[in-house]
Amino acid sequence: MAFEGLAERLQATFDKMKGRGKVSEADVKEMMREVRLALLEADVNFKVVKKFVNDVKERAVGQEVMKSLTPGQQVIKVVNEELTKLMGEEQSKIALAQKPPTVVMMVGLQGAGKTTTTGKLANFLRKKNNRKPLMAAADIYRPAAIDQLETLGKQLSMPVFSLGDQVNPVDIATGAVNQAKEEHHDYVLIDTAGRLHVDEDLMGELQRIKEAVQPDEILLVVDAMTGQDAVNVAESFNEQLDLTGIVLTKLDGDTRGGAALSVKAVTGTPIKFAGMGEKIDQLEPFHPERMASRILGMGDVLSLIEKAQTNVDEERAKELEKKMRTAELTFDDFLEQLEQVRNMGPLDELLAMIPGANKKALKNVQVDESQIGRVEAIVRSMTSHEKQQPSVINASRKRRIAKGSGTSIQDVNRLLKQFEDMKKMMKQMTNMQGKKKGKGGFQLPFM
Ligand SMILES: Nc1nc2c(ncn2[C@@H]2O[C@H](COP(=O)(O)OP(=O)(O)OP(=O)(O)O)[C@@H](O)[C@H]2O)c(=O)[nH]1
Ligand SMILES: [Mg+2]
Repeated sequence: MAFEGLAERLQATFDKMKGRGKVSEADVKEMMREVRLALLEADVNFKVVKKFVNDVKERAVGQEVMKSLTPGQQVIKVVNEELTKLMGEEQSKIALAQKPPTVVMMVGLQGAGKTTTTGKLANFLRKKNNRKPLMAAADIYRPAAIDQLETLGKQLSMPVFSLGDQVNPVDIATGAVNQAKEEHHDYVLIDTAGRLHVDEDLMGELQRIKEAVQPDEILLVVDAMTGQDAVNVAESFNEQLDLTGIVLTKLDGDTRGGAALSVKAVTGTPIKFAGMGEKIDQLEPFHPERMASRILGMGDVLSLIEKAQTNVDEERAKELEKKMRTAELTFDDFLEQLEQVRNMGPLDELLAMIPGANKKALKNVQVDESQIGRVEAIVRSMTSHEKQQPSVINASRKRRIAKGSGTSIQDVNRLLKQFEDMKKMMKQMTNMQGKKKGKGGFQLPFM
């Protein structure tokens, strides 16, 4: 399993601290010395390690203490948070162009997993985001590269654009985008050729494709098993092509984890997906916080930390409930709720976890991410005063908000009306409930 060595070493380090009531500055130092070694051994870039250790030390010493955690757990909490931050803090999603199709270029070295990932991504986009992608075969060099993609297309019953291997990849890419426009595909995934090393010919060709199709997303596919090499490859590709995202493949193998832990910090490019196997459905959105917990592998401590945090959230929920009852709810509260829903992950997955849930009925639950995005954009285009008191939004402000969020005045009006209706409804409902114990949460509208 990936990260095994690292997980074991970190756990051993933290185990030593267990049972100690107080952790001194010297303890923290000792602990961090071991964390540092563990990270280096896992092939994490040494500059990244240095900064990481310093950041944790700085925060672990002299920070506010959560009542329910021991100082040792406190340090683990900081390590967990910093690990998450290292890998990008929040989940970074695939681009969605304002005007379809969203053009995605898949690039990377030979054997990294570009073609496989192209198929996996097409499958993901259709299944999870309800999209209609077109795959394009722009690798004309490797024998059977086109066949490989076409086979994937057949397996998925999804179209593959190909012009054979006698046509320039730039023309293939352009042709694919044109066909996608005609046939109303909302994504075009361009599978490009790989080379053994980063070389000028390859980069030149990729740059010409980029120039021709102006992709919304350039995803570098890298093999996580190659450790620091993966990071170096990412750096050169990023210099030449200005990557927008990284896909780490073969995380199912026994990688030491160095690539996953350093590539974002070194290149500034977020990891968007992780390949977890050879099968078509083994592609997962990359969640930094989940990966961090997996590396720390400390179910007990982490759930304790979570609980401590939930208590804070519960207080906040009570506050919200009170606001609802008195109809003081603002758009700031609304954004906060939206974030919480987002943090839980895709709603259909979440629902599927409920024991006994009717899996068939769940199939029809589709959460329209772009709709949520639109609502969020509108709210974010409001001034803070407007968020607190939407009634001050007049006609000219509505126009500006619509413009700022790339929506229409009708969209803005609809949201404002729904928000008011929701507030009214909340008030009625909470009044009806009377003094019954509230649930401390509320349903978002429009979903
Ligand atoms: N275990 C595992 N294998 C993977 C993963 N992703 C890809 N592979 C395997 O890696 C090998 C190479 O994958 P391809 O998709 O052909 O790689 P490519 O980057 O298109 O290679 P070229 O076209 O030659 O440049 C195949 O055997 C895949 O099955 C993954 O996440 N896990
Ligand atoms: Mg390929």
